[in-house]
Amino acid sequence: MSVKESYELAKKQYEKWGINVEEVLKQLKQVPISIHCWQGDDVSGFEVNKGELSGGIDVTGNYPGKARTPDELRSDLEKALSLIPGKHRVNLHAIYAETNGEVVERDQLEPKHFENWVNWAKEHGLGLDFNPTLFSHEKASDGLTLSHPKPEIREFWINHCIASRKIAEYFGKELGTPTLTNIWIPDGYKDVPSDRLTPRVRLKESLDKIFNEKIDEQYNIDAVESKLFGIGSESYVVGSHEFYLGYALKNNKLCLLDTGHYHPTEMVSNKISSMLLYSDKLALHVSRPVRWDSDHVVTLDDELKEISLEIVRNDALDKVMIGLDFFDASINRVAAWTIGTRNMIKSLLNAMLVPNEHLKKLQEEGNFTERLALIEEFKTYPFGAIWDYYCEQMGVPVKEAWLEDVKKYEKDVLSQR
Ligand code: RNT
Ligand code: ZN
Repeated sequence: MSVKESYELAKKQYEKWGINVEEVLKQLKQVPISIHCWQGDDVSGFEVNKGELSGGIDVTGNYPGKARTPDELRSDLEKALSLIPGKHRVNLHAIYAETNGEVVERDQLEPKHFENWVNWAKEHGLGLDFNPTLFSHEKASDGLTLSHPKPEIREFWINHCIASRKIAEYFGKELGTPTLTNIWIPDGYKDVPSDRLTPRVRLKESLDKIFNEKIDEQYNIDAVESKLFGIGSESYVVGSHEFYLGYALKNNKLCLLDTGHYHPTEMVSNKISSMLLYSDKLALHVSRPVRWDSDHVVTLDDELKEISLEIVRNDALDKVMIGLDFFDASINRVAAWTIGTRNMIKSLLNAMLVPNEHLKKLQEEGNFTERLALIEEFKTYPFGAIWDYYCEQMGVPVKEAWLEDVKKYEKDVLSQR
């Protein structure tokens, strides 16, 4: 049976429940996923005087073929994008600047250092998102940046964040789609602090200075990302969830929720509806924590499906900015992007192919038997047939066929590095 024939049969089953599958696919096409560039080179970046990865995050594995230059990284991204249905965005970090072999301090970075990325994004019809890099740097070597006790260290990072927002503004202007600039800092303490407040007061002041520089939201949208703990900041993180939730609400900034940044049984899916009651928008770093914030490649697991259900059934596709954040160096990196991003899109499709309105009604009526029965039965509806057809329609490989492309790319390109 052809992909189309399977699709037609599957479609009929969804139509019985009033789900307009063609509409669903049209809608799915419109949802951009912000794909993080840093999976391609293990969060290394291209700084001339680049240091070791720091900030309490870690990449493990030594799979061959990691991108060593901006051109290699872009070529790898192009390969992955050719295997992922839809039009998406690429998320950059400040350490991906191109400075022509010159040492440019992070507080001195300018739009011109990202010209190649912008030209490339234009050529491929991609939006860009951005992040200042407040780790892997001598001025972050004691694990403190925007909350550092020394004013000169804070000043440096404040200026880096302002420079980054201007670079993001340039992306937004050039590409005609606003850039999401996300600030994440590693600041925290290994051991129990004797003062939790003072570093937070300093972080708040630093953020105020950064955002004092007004940038039109047409070009740049600011987000702040919280965390629970990191390696070396096990006991205390300055930018905790409550810290940033409060800051974002009061200052009209976006909260960015990373799915690896909470207690192991605390779910981001359960936060979305609450947060959207008080904020127009929020941002996500979809990741997969395994026992800790390990940044494993996103799989189609229950929590991913639940996150997408929350976005879809609450009509929040244009309110939740979906970005990915994982880095696995133990497998082919192009495959890692492809697997994780395809899974994100699959979970959205899955959520759109559920009779959400009917299920809501059952809950309102207190009919929990039928609610559970239908949720469970829909798990084995022929969602895969719709996904395959979507891939075929979008001109990307169907099912695992993409793996052949990656293997060929590994043989011809990655293994030559
Ligand atoms: C770290 C944060 C942060 C980084 C990237 C590289 O715990 O999740 O988002 O992963 O900025
Ligand atoms: Zn993150």
